[in-house]
Amino acid sequence: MKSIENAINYFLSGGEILAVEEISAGNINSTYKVVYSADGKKSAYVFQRINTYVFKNPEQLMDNVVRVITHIDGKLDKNDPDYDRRLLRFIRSPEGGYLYSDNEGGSWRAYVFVDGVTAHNFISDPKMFYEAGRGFGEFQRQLFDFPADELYETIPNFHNTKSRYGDFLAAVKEDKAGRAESVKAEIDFLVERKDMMSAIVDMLESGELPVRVTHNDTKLNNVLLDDKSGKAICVIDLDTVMPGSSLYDYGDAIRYGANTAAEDEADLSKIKVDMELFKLFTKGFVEETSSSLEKNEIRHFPLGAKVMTCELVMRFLTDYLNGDVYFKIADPEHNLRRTRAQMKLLCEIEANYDEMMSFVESML
Ligand code: GN1
Ligand code: MG
Repeated sequence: MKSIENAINYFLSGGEILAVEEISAGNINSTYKVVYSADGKKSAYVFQRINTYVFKNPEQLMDNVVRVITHIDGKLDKNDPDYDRRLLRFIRSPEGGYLYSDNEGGSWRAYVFVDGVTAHNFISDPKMFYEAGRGFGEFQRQLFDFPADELYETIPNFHNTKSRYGDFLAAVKEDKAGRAESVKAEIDFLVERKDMMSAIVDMLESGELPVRVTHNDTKLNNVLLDDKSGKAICVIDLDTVMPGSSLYDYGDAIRYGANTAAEDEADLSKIKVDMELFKLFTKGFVEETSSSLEKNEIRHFPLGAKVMTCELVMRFLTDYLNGDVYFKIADPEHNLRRTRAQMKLLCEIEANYDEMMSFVESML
């Protein structure tokens, strides 16, 4: 608790901390809601300790985030009553920086808590997923003219499924946690899908798909929805904004949101693809991006859902083999449960693939 207090006192001064509450969503960083009172006024903030095992260079990361936010800010309507809530507003320390380093090697940042919105983990009303599609689609459109070469690669080869496949094979070979023998079926599942791992990467390399600036982590809970109107207000978690493919953003959102069960559901019979949700998200995303993206890109969207799901099978299994060093886990079998749930989901996506392709084609 000490280091968060130090972080708060670094960014805010002259007042009093009223409450600190951990927000447990997110598999990487540690996040807290902080209520602070100064000059007779209560304000809420989000403080986040960046996971420096995952993000090796927090300075470069914040540099990216601030550039992206500034770019989007330039596109927002300043007269919109929601203007303040449409972007994360990061706090600068009195010295002007966006980061505080604690003495345990942690890096902290803070932004103004966005009021009246929710980061949903589950869909309670199908309309929510249409809005998520619009929100992430708008984000893609806002960054359409952002100079990709100005961004640092915060995690090198993040969605390079070809190189991740190599990392996975190396993890099987090293077998650091002595678990390879027990997950033979899961390993075979991936080896059978080796070709899928290079599908998007090859098209980016050959120029068949254009490189875009993308969010790269478009889980449902990374778009804040207004509690009253239900509208998408603000896209959050900009740590992995990097050059990539629009298929990644579209695909990862479908992977998480069109699943009828949780990402780590143990009861595999609950895991299906909800085609109504698939269509709603697609509609929202395509409505926002049809003027900026190429038809040939949109046409391939369902491939994004397939490859991103396969990527997560591979990443969860790799982490299990490495002894759970990357993702936060709730128990020792958590990464294996995630692996199996994503395998089942991938089979469901494969079974619905033709219908997905025809639906997307009908939107062109
Ligand atoms: C991580 O922490 P969170 O939930 O935003 C991960 C994503 C995965 C996701 C799976 C930087 O995201 O890539 O898709 O878990 N983020 C990073 O739940 O690796
Ligand atoms: Mg994230």
